[in-house]
Amino acid sequence: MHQSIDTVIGLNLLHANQAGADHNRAHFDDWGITCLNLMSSPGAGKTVLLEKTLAALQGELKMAVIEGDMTTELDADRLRQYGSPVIAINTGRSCHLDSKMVAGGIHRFKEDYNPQEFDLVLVENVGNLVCPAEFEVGEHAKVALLSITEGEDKPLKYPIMFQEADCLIITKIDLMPHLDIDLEKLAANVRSMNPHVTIIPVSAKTGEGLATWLSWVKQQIKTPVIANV
Ligand SMILES: Nc1nc2c(ncn2[C@@H]2O[C@H](COP(=O)(O)OP(=O)(O)O)[C@@H](O)[C@H]2O)c(=O)[nH]1
Ligand SMILES: [Mg+2]
Repeated sequence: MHQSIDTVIGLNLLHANQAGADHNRAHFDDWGITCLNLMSSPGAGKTVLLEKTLAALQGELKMAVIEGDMTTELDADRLRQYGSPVIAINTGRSCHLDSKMVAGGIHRFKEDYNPQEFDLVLVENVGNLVCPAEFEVGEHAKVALLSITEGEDKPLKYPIMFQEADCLIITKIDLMPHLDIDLEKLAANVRSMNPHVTIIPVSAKTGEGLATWLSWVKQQIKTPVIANV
């Protein structure tokens, strides 16, 4: 079958990115770190969820954040107050983090900290419902967020993100009384493409659903491998 030059370039790009992602994941595996990649459109609530997660789990897990933003360290600065290392990556004109950028972040992390002491790396991807889903960064699980203000049809319109997600956080459920969203329809739209996804409705404002999210996060943590016993 004939493929256009654009398709060939695109496939090569994704192939190279995948190799880099596998390399990053191998490092995380060596260090016993679990890496979660949080993705959503801008404003769905990734940074607020990370703030709640760092605050809630800091006594239990050693965490670091890789914070992707096109420009600014606004989110990174918000997260730094929780005491965990936050590695900021500005992607410039790129609408997603790729595995090479994250490899650079891992390198900086390694210079300043001993990665073997860490349990969890949380990646906040650039706000975008399309591209981040196509570019793995070395994560063990993908977390998609969708706020209820975005509408129950969005999983159908932006399918890759929702097909790929291991966990879907439906955010801002405290706003339910002000909206006409049908949560069951939203969940059915996602499950029609991804039957096994874990769906957790959350309000970072009232705290509803946060305990379920935190316990899902803890379930993802690798059991430490004890060598030479
Ligand atoms: N009402 C309400 N607002 C929220 C919730 N989560 C986030 N927000 C607000 O949504 C806006 C965007 O949140 P942010 O975490 O910066 O989104 P991000 O762009 O995905 O990182 C901020 O004004 C938050 O306060 C929530 O659960 N309920
Ligand atoms: Mg953010």
